Amino acid sequence: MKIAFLAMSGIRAHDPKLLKLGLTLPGFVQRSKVIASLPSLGLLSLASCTPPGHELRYFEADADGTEPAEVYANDLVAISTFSAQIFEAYAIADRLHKAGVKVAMGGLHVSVCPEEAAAHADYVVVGEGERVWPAVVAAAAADASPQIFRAVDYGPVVPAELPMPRYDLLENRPYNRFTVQTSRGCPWRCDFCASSVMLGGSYRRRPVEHVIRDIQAMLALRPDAFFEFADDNTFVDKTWGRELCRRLIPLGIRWFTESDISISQDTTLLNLMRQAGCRQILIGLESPAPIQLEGLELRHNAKARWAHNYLEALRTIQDHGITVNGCFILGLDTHTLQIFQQVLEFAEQVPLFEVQITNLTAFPGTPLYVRLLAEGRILQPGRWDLCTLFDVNYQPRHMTPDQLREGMYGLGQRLYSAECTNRRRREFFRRRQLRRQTHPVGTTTPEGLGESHHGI
Ligand code: B12
Repeated sequence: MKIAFLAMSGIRAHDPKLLKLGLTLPGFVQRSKVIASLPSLGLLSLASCTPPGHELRYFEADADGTEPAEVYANDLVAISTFSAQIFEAYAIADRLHKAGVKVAMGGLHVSVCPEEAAAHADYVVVGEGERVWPAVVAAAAADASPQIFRAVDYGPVVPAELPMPRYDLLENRPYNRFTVQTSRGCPWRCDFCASSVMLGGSYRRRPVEHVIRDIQAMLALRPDAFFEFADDNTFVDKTWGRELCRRLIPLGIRWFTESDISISQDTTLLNLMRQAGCRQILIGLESPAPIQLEGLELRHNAKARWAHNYLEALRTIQDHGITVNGCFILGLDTHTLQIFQQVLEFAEQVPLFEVQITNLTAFPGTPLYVRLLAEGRILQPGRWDLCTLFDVNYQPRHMTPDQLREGMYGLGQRLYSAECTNRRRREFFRRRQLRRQTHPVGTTTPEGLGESHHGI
């Protein structure tokens, strides 16, 4: 068969005022250009698990949700989609279906709404795709009737058994960065988190040598590649993390990843991360004050506990030459109208090199969604296209939806203004300089700092 892997591209936001404003905010423009240019690791991973004997190609839908004409020349099209562009993906699936092309859909959204997806796709996959994908391909080849495949029926995905994603299918597409996975899942269970709904809260590391193998393969194709680790929480296991960094050092690459704040307690790891080329680390702080974070992480109340030490922990990380992209969620149930000013002041106080602000978003399948729906607080149920992290689709507890929107506009304008950004970054470099004077051994130059990376 001819099999096409079709990724949805670009970033999404619908709020017209935010779009208008967003396009004028330097921070946002800079970031959206960067984050819009990542290939779909999910599809490249599936491709690598396709049984031999098929012809494979990778495509991207345009940012306006239209599919390239070439996909119609295939027997099976595998579409990967998140919630925000699900309706565009369904429309593509409908068009393909009408044209007699079989469609398989998977990914975070359809994994929690499989019946909804089954109205558009022949084959719907719930969960991680690698082990179940050969069965989907076989079903399509046999012209089998539509069905929902559940990954759990095909055994757990063992990271050590994962083949190398088919990076070669990207050919010469103009990406400026590439994703590699070093681990899957996160031990914490934040009520809003959309990633853990599929991965079930387990944390699985890949063997270090496999990560190195994938990176080397990517470097053979693009020698100057910048890497983003598409992990949920990279350095949960610090011993493994140190080993990973040690093995990355000789490669001389630059990379970005996501972690929880516990890395601040391991200065050996921080030094190794810096030497291994870590340029920025994204940390979900969610809110500046512990009291605002009570109960957010459902297992151990981890975020509230950590927040007591946020300031010192963030400074420790940045003083090791790793810039932090501190992420805040606006509109938590504990937030009042003061939150916008509080975030601004906290970001300056640290000072955070990069800041990301998003609105609380109830992604389907999350405990947050279930709770807000039960409380009658989802404004337009089923409007998955509003799951962009920028649009507001729920009734906040201590403000109106409009106050949240306006608060975000105002905070965004101040936070991303050239003045505020430069002030934070100047202070970052001043602290870094100071540290290099007092800790001259093992420190490196700030070359490469100042780049902006994917945060959503
Ligand atoms: C890299 C990334 C991106 C890249 C995606 C590139 C791409 N085309 O895939 C870019 C920068 C484009 C992006 C954009 C957005 N993103 Co993003 N992104 C991520 C990130 C960091 C990693 C995703 C990843 O690569 N995972 C690794 C791969 C291997 O896993 P996977 O994709 O889930 O694939 C597996 C399974 O799902 C399944 N599978 C997937 N597709 C298919 C298809 C078939 C046919 C089958 C059988 C199986 C299958 O098999 C795969 C292997 O097991 C996650 C956070 C995270 N840690 O997961 C957020 C995340 C996925 N993003 C999110 C969001 C909200 C967005 C945006 C809406 C933001 C915005 N406002 O624009 C946009 C979406 C618009 C769009 N066009 O995609 C949310 C999605 C939640 C949800 N339910 O929708 C996440 C979880 C982050 C968060 N804050 O919650 N993102």
